[in-house]
Amino acid sequence: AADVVCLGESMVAFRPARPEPGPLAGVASFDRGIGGAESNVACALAAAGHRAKWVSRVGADAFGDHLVAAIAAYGVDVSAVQRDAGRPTGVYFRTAGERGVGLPGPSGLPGCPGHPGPASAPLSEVLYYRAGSAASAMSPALVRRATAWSGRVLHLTGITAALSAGCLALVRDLTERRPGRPLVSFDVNYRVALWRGAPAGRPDASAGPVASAGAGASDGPAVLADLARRCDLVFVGEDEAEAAWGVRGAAAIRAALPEPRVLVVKQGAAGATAYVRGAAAAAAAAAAGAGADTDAVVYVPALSVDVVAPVGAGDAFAAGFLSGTLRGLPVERRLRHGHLMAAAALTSPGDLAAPPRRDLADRLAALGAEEW
Ligand code: KDG
Repeated sequence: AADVVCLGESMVAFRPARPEPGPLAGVASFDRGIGGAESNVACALAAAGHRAKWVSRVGADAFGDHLVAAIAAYGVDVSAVQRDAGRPTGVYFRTAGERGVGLPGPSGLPGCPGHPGPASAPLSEVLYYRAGSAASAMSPALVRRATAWSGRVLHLTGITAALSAGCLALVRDLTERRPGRPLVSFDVNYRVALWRGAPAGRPDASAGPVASAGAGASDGPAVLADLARRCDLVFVGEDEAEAAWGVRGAAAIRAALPEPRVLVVKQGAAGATAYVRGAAAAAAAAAAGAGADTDAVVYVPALSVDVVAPVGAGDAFAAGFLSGTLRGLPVERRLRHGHLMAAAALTSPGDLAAPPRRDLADRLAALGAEEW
């Protein structure tokens, strides 16, 4: 069985062949890579030695062949990926974001496709060609719960919820608290460009049951908050929480999202804070004279790196944190593994980077606070 099942759309990703900054309209040639928040997490986890399975749907076309082969080459189990003879594989084009400027940190948000980011941050310009894609046809009827729930952890993101009514229904179905549900990890991944297209609100005859009619562009933030509340481990960027929900600062985000047992707030280039509820946290809180439902709060600063391209750093961070979670590491080390994997992604031009070797990452994660 898999350690982690990652479910979501992947696309063939085209980024400028030359790293010079500039608008997408001026890019003459592109390098091909693979993108997709959930398969990025699966690939990073597999490269770090975990059993990762990717569940998705691609077209019965050459790009589908490429995606499946490229993701399998990372060691990811692709046996549950469906081929759709009637719909294409999604594709997207992006600029790199400005080389060496901006402070995207582990959330990667300023450069993340579709995210507005702070006004001063360099945006990665993005064009998606994914409406009506094979993956957007996913639904509870097409993706069996038994498959999605077959690992120790199911990792989902808010991107899937924005793809179609069927995809939203699927995410709702898989996050329902029922017997047999594994730990569900959810990266909010608020992609404004996708919600603006309002696919979730469009009636989609092929998409199967629609859990809630009428979700559209303006409902994106509410849908994402509702989904996050149903999950056990949630990742969200401070800037993305502000853009989506108008909530500012890690403590306020936790106050607004108290349900997940673990909430990780990514604070750009500064670091990340984990809020953890549970037996150990309760014992520590009781010893300190606080209420039993008080969180343990752990902050770890990010590594300082020269950013080449921020896209994919949030996925790498989630993979590092999940890797530490699967190995039962203390929360501080989970965060450090997140930062280490994010640093690898930040310094690579593609959406995906090879993570640091585990023995090296373990040694770095074990450094004293002043050496980190
Ligand atoms: O997090 C990186 C992803 O955003 C990128 O690989 C493409 O999944 C993607 C998306 O939907 O934007």
